[in-house]
Amino acid sequence: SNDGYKLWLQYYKIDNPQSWQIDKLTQYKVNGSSPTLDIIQGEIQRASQGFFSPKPEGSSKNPKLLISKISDLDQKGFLLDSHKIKELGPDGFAIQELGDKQNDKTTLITANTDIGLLYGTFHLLQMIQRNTPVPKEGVFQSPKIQHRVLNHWDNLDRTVERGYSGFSIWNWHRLPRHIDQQYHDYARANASIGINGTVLTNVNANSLVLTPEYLEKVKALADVFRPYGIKVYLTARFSSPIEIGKLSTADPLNGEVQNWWKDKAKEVYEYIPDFGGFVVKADSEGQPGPHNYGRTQADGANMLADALKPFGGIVMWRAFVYSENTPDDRHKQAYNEFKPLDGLFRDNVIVQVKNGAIDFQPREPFHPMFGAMPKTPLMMEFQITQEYLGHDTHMAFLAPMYEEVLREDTFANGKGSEVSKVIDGSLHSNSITAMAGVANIGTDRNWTGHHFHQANWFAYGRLAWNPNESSEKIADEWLRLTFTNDDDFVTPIRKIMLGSREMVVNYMTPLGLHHIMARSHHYGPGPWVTGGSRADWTSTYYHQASEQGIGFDRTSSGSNALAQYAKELQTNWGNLNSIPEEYLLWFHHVPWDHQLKNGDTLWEGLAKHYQKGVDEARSNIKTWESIKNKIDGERFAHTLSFMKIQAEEAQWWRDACLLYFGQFSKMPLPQGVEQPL
Ligand code: GCW
Repeated sequence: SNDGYKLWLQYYKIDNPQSWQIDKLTQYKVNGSSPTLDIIQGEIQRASQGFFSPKPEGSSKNPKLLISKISDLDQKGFLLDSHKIKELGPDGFAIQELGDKQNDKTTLITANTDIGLLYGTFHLLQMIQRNTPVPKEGVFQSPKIQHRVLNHWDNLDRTVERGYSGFSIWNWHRLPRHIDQQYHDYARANASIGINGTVLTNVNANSLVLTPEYLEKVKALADVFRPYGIKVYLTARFSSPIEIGKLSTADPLNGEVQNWWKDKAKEVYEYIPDFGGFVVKADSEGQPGPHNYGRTQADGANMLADALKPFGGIVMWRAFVYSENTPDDRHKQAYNEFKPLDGLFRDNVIVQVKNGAIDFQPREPFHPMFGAMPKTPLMMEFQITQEYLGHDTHMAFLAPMYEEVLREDTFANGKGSEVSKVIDGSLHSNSITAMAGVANIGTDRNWTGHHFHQANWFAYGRLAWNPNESSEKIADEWLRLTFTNDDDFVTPIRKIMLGSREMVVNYMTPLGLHHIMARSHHYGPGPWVTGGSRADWTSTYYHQASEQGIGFDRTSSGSNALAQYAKELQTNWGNLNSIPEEYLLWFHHVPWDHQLKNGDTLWEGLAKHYQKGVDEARSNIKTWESIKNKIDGERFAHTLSFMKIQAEEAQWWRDACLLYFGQFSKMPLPQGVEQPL
């Protein structure tokens, strides 16, 4: 079956549909005409065909659903005052019920733009599928973040860096002549959760994508995505002027180089008039950048920004910069490099910062750059693909992780300066805002490998739209849209989802441990990983285990990375008694017999966390087996087999880590923790 392919847009049959559900989708009218409005019509037809069977006849004479831009309404914005209309902005929408009698109601979806209407339509369809009527007071939504983009780490040969769901869905060979239906389905899925940008190529970039041969293909994709409100972006390899421009340098202060980029930008916009802009990884992990010429990150970013400026493009300049020879705690390097450049970036540059200072670990404290650069817009980069969280086979619902970071207080302007407010621009009044999610999408029939990893794509979109959305609501809605409204399914499985990321933290890296995965592919345990080309690509660098204790001292007696955070956090996290235990070994090196809050020694606590993760992975299997008859057999079996892998590997993690660390602690395992095999 292709249920997996349909993601959260299943449009499965609604049992005993009510007239409020049927009428809207059979008696509707869409004002005006445009490719986006055609998509809206098509989506409603698709949904009503799925929801109702046999499909009821309808008419548009007395519409029960009217979809219209505010400017196309007879009485302009007759329901909304001008203030509300302005608040909706370019992407927002309103859904309101007109008339008082239950059966005589007309639902109105309005927006300032066609794209707003598309978002409103998807919203209403999702409410109908979830049997949730439009509330009396209506629904008013507009995104808190302007650029809600996916980053594909997709190479031109269709391999995907850190991709675990098959190959890249961009079939460069067949483009531009063949347009696969999958491109439309990809765009539909993104539009249905408010994603409005896609970076097609890997940040470890290939400059060939900027040549005419590829721009033609990129244009073909951009043409598909446009009516769904999705802009295309590309990664720009910093040395492109040399590689495809035949210049001898890529120095950002060189006039020839600057002109080359200006011409290149002009050329790109001839193909794609609404091109979003460039994403750049420079001076990081072997990528070329301004450092090669003794220039700063601002010099590099500004050169590209100047080239894009006349066409309205932006530069997303990544802050994932750390030295080739690890002179200092890697945690500190991006901050040290970027903080002095605050205020020096052009107004069409936004600095793209990973959620934490190391690298997409199962848990990281928020990146200290958030809140530290009041004069520079910063965007969040989350990883949706699970490089460090068990790749395709381990279920980890990531919304709680995203939420945790977004809710952290930076104290930049005193209490209440959450990361989310840095990102949505409200804390420092930034005029440009964005969020990026490193995609987990590939050619697998269900797009994401694990069926439940579709939820992470979904959750990312929802949190980019509204960083204050709750994980619980997101999980609930995703389950209902993707599987069934049956509470006997939704309630237990929602619980599994919501606990799954903490479960992974428990069996991989509890109490603030990090980066102890196997070398380079990062799948499975590897706390013993040491040696090799650089210290900060080993595990021993991060856990520092010895007979004396374990953990990375980032206080003033150690690397003092802690000093990059606000005073309030330095006090709180710097103190062994007040630091939340989930960050303990991130910031402190502590002895094995250090006493935890519950009285256990550190060693006992560590062992119990590992065991807890294993226990949960096992009990999830039982819960899943108990809902067997609630969903289709194929997705049931697929998920079950992955859950079994996860439980086995949770045990692998526990055994490996406890055996390895036990050599140092030399302490017995506490009661309740199984002896490693
Ligand atoms: O997470 C690390 C990955 C690299 C990746 C890099 C980055 C695209 O291991 O594969 O490269 O980060 O974010 O640039």
